[in-house]
Amino acid sequence: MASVRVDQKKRALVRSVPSSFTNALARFFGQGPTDVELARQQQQAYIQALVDNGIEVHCLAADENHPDCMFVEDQAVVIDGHMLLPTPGHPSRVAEQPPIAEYLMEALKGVQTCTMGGEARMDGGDIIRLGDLFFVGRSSRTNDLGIASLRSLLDFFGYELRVINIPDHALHLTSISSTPTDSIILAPEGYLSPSDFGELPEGCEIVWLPGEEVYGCNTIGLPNGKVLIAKGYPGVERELHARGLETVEIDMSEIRAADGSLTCCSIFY
Ligand code: CIR
Repeated sequence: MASVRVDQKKRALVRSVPSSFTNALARFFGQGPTDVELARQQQQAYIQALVDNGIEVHCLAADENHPDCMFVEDQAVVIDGHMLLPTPGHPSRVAEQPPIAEYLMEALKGVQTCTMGGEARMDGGDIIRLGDLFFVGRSSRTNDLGIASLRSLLDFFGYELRVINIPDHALHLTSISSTPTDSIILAPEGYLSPSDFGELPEGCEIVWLPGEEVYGCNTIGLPNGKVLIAKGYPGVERELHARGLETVEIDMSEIRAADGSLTCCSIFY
């Protein structure tokens, strides 16, 4: 989950891959998954990598009625112990939320929870966090009313929120960008530009990757300093190694086929 600072990542929630996964939405990176078993193996390797690097992982049962249910990031936004339950931007994904919300409310006893009303829409996958600076994508899934709800929560904390227009050829902000540390943003040429992010706090930088490595720009930075990256993106690996970061590679091919990236598959809380 991209709304949690790297040092706050201790526990992660994931959800099993349903047998209906072959019906998952796919418009951007993939043509749709075809091999549910392979997706399950890849998810298992992902969970193992989190556990091996000190994260406690809880896995919710799959929901066969919701082919996209493994992409939990979109369903809940946890910020400093508070939780925003967005109304997801695609109608087919709205009813994935209740078991996730129920689990997190129990796990985060006493958590203050906000919901969205009216026409507000947002996928958690449109949020990235660089230390205490937040970016949100205005996308086919996240509208201005959804952004206003997020802004109310961030105002409460005194955190700044900057809005980035997501190009038509991308799904979410996290589909094309991430913060592997609290001072680095990875971003692809041809999708985003420096002015989208604005001036960054001192000591922070944007690392630009060629457009072909757009999928690789989604990474998960962990508190032990290691970074989970998708297999097959040598530029991303090189740039992170050049900054002294150790990487752990995960084969995401079948999850990518459903437009899912590394961060989409978990909620840190
Ligand atoms: C969808 O289109 O909603 C799913 N197939 C993929 C969701 C990926 N989630 C994310 O980028 N946070």
